[in-house]
Amino acid sequence: MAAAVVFTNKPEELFVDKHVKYIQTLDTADKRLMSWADGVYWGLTALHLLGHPDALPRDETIKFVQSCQHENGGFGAHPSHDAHLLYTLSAVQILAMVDALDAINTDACVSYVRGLQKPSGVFAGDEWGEEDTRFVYTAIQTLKILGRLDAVDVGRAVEYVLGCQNYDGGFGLVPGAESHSGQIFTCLGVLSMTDSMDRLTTASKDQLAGWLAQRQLPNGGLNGRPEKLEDVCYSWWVMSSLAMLGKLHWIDRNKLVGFILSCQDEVRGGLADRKGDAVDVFHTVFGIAGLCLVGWGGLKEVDPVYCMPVETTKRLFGAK
Ligand code: GRG
Ligand code: ZN
Repeated sequence: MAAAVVFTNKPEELFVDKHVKYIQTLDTADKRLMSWADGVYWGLTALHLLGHPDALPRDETIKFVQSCQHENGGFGAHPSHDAHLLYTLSAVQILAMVDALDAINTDACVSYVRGLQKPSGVFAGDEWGEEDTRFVYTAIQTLKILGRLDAVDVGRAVEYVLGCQNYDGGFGLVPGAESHSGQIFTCLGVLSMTDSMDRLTTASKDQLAGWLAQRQLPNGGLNGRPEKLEDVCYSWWVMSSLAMLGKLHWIDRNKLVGFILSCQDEVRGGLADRKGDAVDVFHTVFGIAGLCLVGWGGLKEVDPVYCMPVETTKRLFGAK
């Protein structure tokens, strides 16, 4: 039986050492973090933001990523799994953070991503089909990191994203789909990476920021869309979107900080989606990244567009 999760009652502290240890213990013989490309991305990003970039072994990390590259150029979550854009982005982000982008076959990767774009500008996640704004984001970020945005039709990708904006200012998975903070992050991310934020009017940016600010509930936590429960990961999806709109201050920062800190397991480390639930590495990274956005002391700066440390994006793209 799993040990009970221990939550703090007086959460004014971020338990940095506990969170580092928690992520390290995910990479043990039985848990095998290094067999799961997006898990490694989440864990490594959290470690970088916590100021412990070397807490996972660099050589093993690079070898693991290399072993996930498929003969079609894309990456699977695991060496024997089919390639998918989600894991392709995770692989490239991991290598970007450990400064080892030359460890993979870049041309094959670029050609894999290019092959997934459809005439509408959208991307499929893999050769089997699902097409939506998550994959526009993953494709565009992958190519941007590799310096190969020229390989796809960026103009059509941007038009597709703009076609997913709703009357409430938000964005959905596909044209006409309900606004959701996760999709708002991906769509604003695409517009930011392609220098297209000016395609949104000031009025529509303000309307969207207002919708995002309304995601904060009386307990300080944020939900992903109206009438839903708060969840630590929206501290990333909502706050990164507000950061891209320059409206981080539209949220009650102290109440959000209190909510995020209350989701820590103060004994074994890690964060849960909300107090009382089991911790996991996904909510750990997005809770920590949310704290970075609101300027919690002692953490590294995070880039709201790429969800990587600013140190990494500066090395890749230069100072903003
Ligand atoms: C590099 C950070 C990064 C991401 C890669 C895949 C992707 C690009 C972004 C995903 C964005 C997204 C859709 C986030 C939302 C994830 C989430 C918590 C979904 C849950 O949705 P529901 O409907 O939950 O189950 P609610 O909270 O609405 O009840
Ligand atoms: Zn969540």
